[in-house]
Order: sequence, then C-alpha cells, then structure tokens
Amino acid sequence: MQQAFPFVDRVRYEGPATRNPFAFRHYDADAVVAGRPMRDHLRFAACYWHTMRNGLGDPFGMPTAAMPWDDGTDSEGNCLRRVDAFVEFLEKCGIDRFCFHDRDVAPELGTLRESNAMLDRVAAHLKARADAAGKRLLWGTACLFAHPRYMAGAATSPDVRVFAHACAQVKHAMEVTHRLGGEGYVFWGGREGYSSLLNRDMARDLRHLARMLQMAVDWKAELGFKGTLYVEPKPREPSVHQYDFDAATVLGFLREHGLFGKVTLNIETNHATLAAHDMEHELRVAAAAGALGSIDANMGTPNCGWDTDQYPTDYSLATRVMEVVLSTGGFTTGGLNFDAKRRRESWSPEDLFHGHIASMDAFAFGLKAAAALRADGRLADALRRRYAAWDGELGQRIERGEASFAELERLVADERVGSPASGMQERLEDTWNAVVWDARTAR
Ligand code: XLS
Ligand code: NI
Ligand code: NI
Repeated sequence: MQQAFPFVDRVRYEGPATRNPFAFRHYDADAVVAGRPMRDHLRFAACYWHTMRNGLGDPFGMPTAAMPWDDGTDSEGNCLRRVDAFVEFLEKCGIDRFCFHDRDVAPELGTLRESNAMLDRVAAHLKARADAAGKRLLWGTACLFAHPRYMAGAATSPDVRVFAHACAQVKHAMEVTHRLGGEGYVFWGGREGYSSLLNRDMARDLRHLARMLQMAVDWKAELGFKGTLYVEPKPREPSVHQYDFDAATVLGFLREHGLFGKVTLNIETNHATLAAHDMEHELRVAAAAGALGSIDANMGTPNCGWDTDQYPTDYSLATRVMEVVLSTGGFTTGGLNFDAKRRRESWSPEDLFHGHIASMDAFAFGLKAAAALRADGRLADALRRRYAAWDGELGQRIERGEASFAELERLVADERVGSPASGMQERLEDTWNAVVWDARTAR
C-alpha cells in the first residue's frame, strides 16, 4: 500500500531539548503523571472532518490543502483510501482515538438508504483498519447541517419531513458508532437556531429538539449502545443564534425536558470564546453539574469573532483545561478531540502533523503543570481559607436550608459587618506562575 505520509515514520517522545520537529517534547504516552499514564489522562482523538476532509477553503478563497491520497471524488475507492490515510496518520502521530460525522466517511447519495449502504461498507473498512491498529472511536455524529435540506435546522426545522429525515440519519449514525465500538455520540446543533425571529417559533423549536434527543435516548437503550450521549454547545455561527448557546443554557434545557443525566456535555474551547466565556468558565459550569463529558480541544482568535478552530497550542490554556479535568477525577468515556484545522497557508500534509504534535505537547505540558498545581496545594488552600466561615455552625445551617431571613436579621442587625478578607487575586496569579512557569525546568 502506498503511504500517504512517507516523510515521517513514527512521532516519538524525545524530551524538551529536542530540535526534531517530528518529535514530542512533553507527550510521553506511557509516563505516569498523578497516578496514571499520560495517554489515559489525555485520551487524545483526531477528527476525520478537519484532518481528512477540510480542503482549507474560506468564504473568499478556494481550497489550498494538498491531499495526494485523495482524488477529490465521492467514489467508494476514494473513501476507502482516505480511511487508510487516516489510520496511517493516527498510527504515525501516536493518537489513540478518532471522531467522525457520517458524511465525512462516505458521501450523501440520492436516498438515505443508498447513503447508509455506502457508509456501512466504508465503515466496515474503517473498523477493520482501526481495530488492527488498536485505534478507538471516541465518538461518532451525524452531519445535520451541510445538505440544503438542513438550511433551517434539523431537529428544529419548521419542516416536519426534514425533522424525520434528521432522526432517521441519527438512528443510523448511532448504529454505525455502536458497531465501531464508539465510546460516545455527539449532537452538535449546527443550524439548530435562527437567523430571524420573524420566521421562527422558538418555544416549538426547543420542544422539537428535546423530542429528537429523547428518541436518541430511547434508541440508545434499544440498540444496547453503552456510550455517552453529548450535546456540544455553541452560541452562533452558522446561525445568528443557536439554541445550544453555552453550557448553562444546555444544562437548563436538559433539566427542563427530563434529559439531565441521560445526555451530558462536550465542551469546545472556541465555542466558549464565541459565547464570550473563558473555556475554564464553561468547563466549571459543566463540572459543577457533574456533566463534563468530553472536550473539543481547539482555540480561537478572540478578537476575530469566528470559530477559527485553531490547534490548541497554548500551554497556559491547556493547563487551565487540565486543572478542571483533574479536579473532576478525569475523563471516563470522554477525551480531548482536536476539533482543529490548519491555517489556509499551512497547506502541506506535514502541517497536519505539526498541528497535532504542538497540541499534544501543549496538553501534556498542561497535564504536568496542572498536576503540579494540585500537588503544590497553595491555591486550593487559599480557596478553602476564603470559604472557611461557611464551615462553621452558621454557614452549615444556611447551606442545609435551616436558616431564615428573620433569623439572619436578628443575627446581624446590631453588628458592623465590614469587608471580607482580601481576595488576593494578584498573589494567586503569582503563585500560579511560580508553579506553572518557574518550575518548568523541573518537568
Ligand atoms: C462545529 C463543531 C463541530 C462538531 C461536530 O463548530 O465544533 O465540528 O464538533 O459536529
Ligand atoms: Ni466541535
Ligand atoms: Ni466548532
């Protein structure tokens, strides 16, 4: 078989001093950090859509990416070759997992039945190749946003036949995910939103979205699929407003419709920043609800205002993400999926490796730094001290719901309640720097 990436054999760990651009400086898959091998903490996945299917076109320019293994057609032979190239990429880059949309793997044909049949054949090849290479499916999903029928949404389309088609497509995508041993299934509501409220009934749209998710929960049980169902929030783009705006919005929606606990969250960095949140905010909202399922790891350019899906190469960002992940006890079925693409100018196949290598190293650094912050303990101590009074008798009575306004009024009416202790934000930031950056040579 002709290789798609003949310029590299296998990316290996060479340590922080290496000058080899095809080596890891921090990601040492089997090295143990905080009690577990790095690969088990990080659970890296590459995505099929950006890695194999993104030609790097933009709204103003043609695709630029060189993909010598791909003849640009929808033929079955071409789909099968792409599978081979993808698995070769995973093996050479040392990435254990992957994610896909149904339509990344095989094209949309005349009818759903025809599309399903071809997807089944290509997916069988993908399963055989992935199994042989020991690669696992982190999650699958259905593309419910590219075809013109989905222009006004899928589950929230005003057209009931479109809703029905979307459900049928999800049914099959879940089946394929199950067949491939997928650990999860994602709903990203690409166009589940609106561009104008003049032509949309928002309350009805939301009920329809809940109906689709409930049918997915039912189908999961019927299939015997044990993976996790995730919703991936995003506030806008391509729609003006998307119903899955952010983590808090989705959690409220799930609770309202009896889906909480059955569906959890997949949080993406660039979607967080589009919602004017830090990634850490989104992760903490999800974690507080016990719903931090998985992460789409990328980053954006906040002053650009678009889902630029850049590779998450920022050490500081990766550290803050891993701090939250470690605080929840780590991923179970989820992982770090690189929902990221190269810049349009980084068109060569080599750049696919550099994007992933830089991101894997950033997260390996982030993992070590987050573990060091936890071991150091000063930040956690400061937080504990700040809330210490809540552990006293009064605080505990309030938290248990045993206090009333009248009682609290009696308590403070004659007291001069002044300022709380200093928040010491700058000192905490300095401690963070000391542990993450100053100690970096030790790692
Ligand atoms: C797009 C989303 C998409 C989902 C999968 O912005 O991030 O790529 O992750 O449908
Ligand atoms: Ni995503
Ligand atoms: Ni995205």
